[in-house]
Amino acid sequence: MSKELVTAIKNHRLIEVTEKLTMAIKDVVNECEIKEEELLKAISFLNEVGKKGEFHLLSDVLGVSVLVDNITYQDDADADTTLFNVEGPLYREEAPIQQSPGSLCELDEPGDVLFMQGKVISAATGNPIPNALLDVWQANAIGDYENEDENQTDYNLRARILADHNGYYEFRTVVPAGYDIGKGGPVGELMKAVGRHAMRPAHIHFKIEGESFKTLTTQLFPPNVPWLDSDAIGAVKEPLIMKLEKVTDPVECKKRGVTTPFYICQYDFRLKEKV
Ligand code: MBD
Ligand code: FE
Repeated sequence: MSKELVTAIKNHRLIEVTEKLTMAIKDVVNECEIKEEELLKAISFLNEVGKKGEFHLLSDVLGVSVLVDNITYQDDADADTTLFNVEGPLYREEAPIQQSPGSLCELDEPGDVLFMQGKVISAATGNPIPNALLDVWQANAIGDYENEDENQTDYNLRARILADHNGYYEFRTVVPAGYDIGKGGPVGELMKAVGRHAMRPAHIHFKIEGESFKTLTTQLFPPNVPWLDSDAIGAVKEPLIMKLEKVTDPVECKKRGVTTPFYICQYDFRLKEKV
């Protein structure tokens, strides 16, 4: 076999995708009759995106991240499993491990207190998944993630919660706010220039592992919050919208050790067994 043929076989996927991408780009250039000045602007934009490390964000706002996530994980999803969702660029490994009931933050964290509780179960049988591990991360009550905010401590609002032997988990946190993915960078500038906002609705990220189950990465959304119908990255899926119960009864507050009304969200996660 010739050297060229070996390369073509080995890289057939890369070759196919490169060819298709080339055709798609040329189609746009032809259709829009792109001029040299515009191409140079596009090139500086992409250089800027690279310099600021925003290619992940660009993929997000183009809707490519959600599409690729759907293609990648569609076979893991059926009617019984909890819907998956994109991990996003703000995950950090090695969050502190806590036995349930845990807390993503200190007791004086600003915001509306939220208790999340439920079970991690097998989608097929409904049986609990003992000692499932829920890796959870979120923005604070004004929409900032800890690693992008000098006012928060390391790993604030991030934890790995270890469910009990009945697959039951519980943790305390605060209701997050929406997140601005723009923040003055080139992707945010592009959004502004084309008349789109760069906001994500409030959400809580989960990555859930159980022995002999496929890892489920997803996000839950508080109900009735801004941008729920216009997520800048198009990631909202209706079954992932939480139901929040507001608790004002002073006796209940005392039981939970809080001095203000709080919210409870009951959510069971249904995972797919590995084959
Ligand atoms: C986020 O917080 C996020 O979750 C995703 C998917 C993309 C950008 C910012
Ligand atoms: Fe996020």
